[in-house]
Amino acid sequence: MGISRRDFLKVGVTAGLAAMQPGLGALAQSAEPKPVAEGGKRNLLFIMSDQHRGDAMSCENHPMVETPVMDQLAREGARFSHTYCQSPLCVPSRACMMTGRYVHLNRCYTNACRLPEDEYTWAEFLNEKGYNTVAVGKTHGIDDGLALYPVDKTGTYPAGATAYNNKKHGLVYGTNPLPPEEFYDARIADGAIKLLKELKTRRAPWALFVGIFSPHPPLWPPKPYDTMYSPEAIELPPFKLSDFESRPNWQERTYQGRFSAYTDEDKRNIIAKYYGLVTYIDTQIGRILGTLDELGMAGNTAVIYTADHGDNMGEHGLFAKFASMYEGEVRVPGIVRLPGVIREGAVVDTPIEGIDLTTTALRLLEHEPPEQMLGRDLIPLVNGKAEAGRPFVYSAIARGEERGMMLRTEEWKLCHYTDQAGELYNLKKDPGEIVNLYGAASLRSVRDDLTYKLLGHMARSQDSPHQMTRTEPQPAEQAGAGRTR
Ligand SMILES: [Ca+2]
Repeated sequence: MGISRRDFLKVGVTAGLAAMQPGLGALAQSAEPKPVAEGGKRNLLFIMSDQHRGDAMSCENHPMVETPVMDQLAREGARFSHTYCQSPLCVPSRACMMTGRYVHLNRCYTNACRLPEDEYTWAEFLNEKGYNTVAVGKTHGIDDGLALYPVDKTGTYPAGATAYNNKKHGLVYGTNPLPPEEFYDARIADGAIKLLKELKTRRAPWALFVGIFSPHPPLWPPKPYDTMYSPEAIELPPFKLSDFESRPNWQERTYQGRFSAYTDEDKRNIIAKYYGLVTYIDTQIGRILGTLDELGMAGNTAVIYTADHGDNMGEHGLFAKFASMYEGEVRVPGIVRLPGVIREGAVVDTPIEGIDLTTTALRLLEHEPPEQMLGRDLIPLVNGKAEAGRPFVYSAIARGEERGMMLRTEEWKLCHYTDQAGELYNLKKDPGEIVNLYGAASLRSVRDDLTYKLLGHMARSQDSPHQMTRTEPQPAEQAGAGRTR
């Protein structure tokens, strides 16, 4: 086995970057000189945070959270109010947004997965077109085609701080002793700012992926973000243990394993600290966007802001992700800005998928996306062509041998699971997804119609519930559908 094209790219550029720390000269020295990209005059700044649920922004009329930077970005571009990740789990979702393809096609269901060698990412595509393709921050190992600028996380959380701990829950949240400018996300923003300054000197256009870590737990925001939102002001979502009786049983298993020891005080603190981290990353993203502006690159740089998945934030007794297909988990921020191309202040309520952002990113750079990318171009939707929207969005999850599949229209959400209770919610009448209508006799035709749509979508995209057991990347010769380059 020789060194693959992908390995070569990674070794060449990343080693160079590391060697030239703390400056970025190595980016220039190590990367092969780039020809001017094919027709490319625009850049791409793709910002992805981790675990930021779609409604936790003030531009989404959230009752508490303040996100002035995200709000401004949305005012200057388009906000997709119903953006759905392809899977409510980190690596599968990130892999989909990198390839523009579904979880089962990527054959990447778990956080242990890496993209199979034969999958092709937007970054590899742009790199081949002559772009400088760089990443900074959290990529979760899904950075094929990107030269990764390393950021040191060491010491950004107190010893013992943990993401989930059912018994010693006090360490899940607290006040970070570091000043805000030394916390992890500030270090990531520092890296992004350095990279932007370096990329400004390049002849070729660039694509920069910024992986913001928060508001992923541990929930230890630095001051003053730690007390910005009062736990006393948090109204806990309604929940009682008996709610689990009509739900897929992995929800209760997750609750018992991770969250059952949380007191109401814990829950209020967890939510308040989460909101504090959202405002904190808003500030850090503001620093990055401010630099883009100062460097005179905002006018020809497409900016995308999204997250890999959301967080239940106590709804249905659950926190974090990987437990359900509820809106808190699967709905993420979706903001796109490109002056002169994306209509300012546009708000699109039609549900879209994460992979649509991938396709749209390439379109905004004036490229025809490779045909295996399955996302939709959102630019017509922004311009009022409602028929360009999807009739429904699809998301999927795998937990060991168990598999879940979600279909969501503007009105309904249907979820099927292997060997577990199904779910049906009327999102217009019951946006909190409290009443599971799956077994309602009067809604049988609705349920069946949605089921046919779900099965049809799975068949067309060559998905199957049996693919749930494929938790490791498959050999290239067994690769999934539609692979061409
Ligand atoms: Ca994540």
